[in-house]
Amino acid sequence: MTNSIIVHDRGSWTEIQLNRPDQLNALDAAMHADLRAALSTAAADKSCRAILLSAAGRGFCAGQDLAGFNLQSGQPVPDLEEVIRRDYNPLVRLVREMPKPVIAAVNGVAAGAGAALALHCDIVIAARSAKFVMSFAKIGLIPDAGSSWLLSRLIGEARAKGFALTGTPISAEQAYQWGLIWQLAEDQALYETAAGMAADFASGPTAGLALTKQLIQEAAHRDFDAHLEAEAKAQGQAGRSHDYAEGVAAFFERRKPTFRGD
Ligand code: T3D
Repeated sequence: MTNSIIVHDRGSWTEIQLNRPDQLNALDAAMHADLRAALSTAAADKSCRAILLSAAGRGFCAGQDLAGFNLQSGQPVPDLEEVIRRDYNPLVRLVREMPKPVIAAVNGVAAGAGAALALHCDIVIAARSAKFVMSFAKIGLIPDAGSSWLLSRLIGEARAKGFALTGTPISAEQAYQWGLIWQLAEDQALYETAAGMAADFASGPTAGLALTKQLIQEAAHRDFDAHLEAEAKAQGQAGRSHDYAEGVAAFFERRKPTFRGD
């Protein structure tokens, strides 16, 4: 592990902080490897019940580190297909398949694959001064890291095309109005708001939340009947959990439930 990310153990949840502030947290191969390791560890750690993805410095993430390939000094162009398969696809899969909520706290700019990384998180909270930019078009690339798939689902084809084809930055306020993100926070309140949500999730019914996330993600690929079946199975599973019994008991006893996450 390098110092390109910092992993903070917050007890019942984990904060993964992007930590290359001088490059606006642009992603290079080492940072990808660190992120994969941290996310895999958090996925397997039963005591970690939510993840907060945060960023050091004035920006969230400027996407691929454009300096890393040394193209300006005449180095051959790397095989980007390989880079995508090795680095970006596993990264966004880890976020989407994470069996617990992942929250992004977006400060400053989220560009290119950095925007994609934020938008794949289950809950995106952006500082009012933050902005999102599909900067791929500005350098002749296509929206990767699953962003061409995600955008039309989140904001519809017309907005997705305008956003990706023009490379026009959109403000956090616009992202919120479009339904691209869950919440806006005042700049000074961003961390506190996002950390508070991570702590709340970490005392929630984690297994049920994981199933909920999975069902919502899968809905786009299933027909209605198949999805009703999937819901029935998932509810059967949730119904056998400790946290369902505890939730119902707490309801009747008029007290706050103590969820264990299983
Ligand atoms: O290539 C592949 O492997 C395929 C995968 C591609 C995935 C992608 O993400 S492609 C998209 C790559 N990202 C970009 O194209 C964004 C490039 N950056 C920008 O457009 C701007 O920097 C921002 C809009 C993000 C922010 O603008 P601003 O004015 O706030 O900051 P700045 O002055 O441009 O940048 C500050 C510093 O960060 C600067 O370094 P310096 O001059 O202070 O030493 C700048 O060079 C550096 N920086 C910003 N973005 C990147 C970066 N360094 C490396 N890679 C970057 N992507």
